[in-house]
Amino acid sequence: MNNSLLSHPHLNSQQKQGVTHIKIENALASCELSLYGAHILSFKPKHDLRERIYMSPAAIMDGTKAIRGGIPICWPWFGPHQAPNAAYPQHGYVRTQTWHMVAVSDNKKGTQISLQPASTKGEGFEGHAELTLQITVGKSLTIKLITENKGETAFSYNAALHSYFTVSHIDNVQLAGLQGDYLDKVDNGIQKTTPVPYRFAQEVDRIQLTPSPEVVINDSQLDNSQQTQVLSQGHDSLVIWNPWAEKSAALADMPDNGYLSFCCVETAVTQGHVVEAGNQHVLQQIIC
Ligand code: TA6
Repeated sequence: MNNSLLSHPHLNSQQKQGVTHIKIENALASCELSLYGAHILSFKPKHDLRERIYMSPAAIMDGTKAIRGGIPICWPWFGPHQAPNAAYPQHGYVRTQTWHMVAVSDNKKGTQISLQPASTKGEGFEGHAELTLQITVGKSLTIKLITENKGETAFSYNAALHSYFTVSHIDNVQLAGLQGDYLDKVDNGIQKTTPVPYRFAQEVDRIQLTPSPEVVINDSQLDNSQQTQVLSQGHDSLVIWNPWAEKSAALADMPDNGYLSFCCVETAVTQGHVVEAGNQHVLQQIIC
């Protein structure tokens, strides 16, 4: 990494358990990320000082396992690979790579940093891609995952910005903005109609097939003006996940009752997006 980037006045770097963490702080917000996976761990806008991101207190942070909580980057596939093979990890292979910063700058929206993984090549993906995560830390957090085809033939990929959002208690949560049908991953992938109201009372693992541009995580403990908004672009689906009690207890890197404190609203490409040679595709999530 170009170390002079770290001397930017709004950046601070720290080693934690052998992994570099970057803190970005400006007049508008603070944000922390681990270079392991370019994994965002925290985002707090200064206008309300409210943490938006859930991090599992039991997450493994030493770079030996994907981080539980925060915003994992799933690429170039989402979930299990289509061709079951132990060599193809769930959610792709960039969330377990060390990334490096390639640019940092300030603009009127905030501080922008760009990161790239050590490599975009891996078993299970034939494309010749360049991958860049561009994060703008301002009043809101803008995350752009830019996939550029540097090869001579088209490729198809899937991806997700797998954001874990902190909530006061899962019983207090109601999602707004989702519509159409979803594939129910806890019921053999059966296609079902989106419920109204959208609440959590059991394990939820759904691929919402209508790419709504805005989802609001309504938490009854917050005023209407304070609710977390999730704005998405470039996606073909939104994935909604909460593991509920049994799965939460089965996850070694999550407390047994961890499921009570978060829900995932993921901006995703799950149906395969074709990127022609020389073109790029941007998957974007904005957290307000
Ligand atoms: O996005 C939902 C999901 O694909 C679930 O099926 C669930 O397993 C979750 O991601 C977490 O995956 P991970 O590999 O991080 O344990």
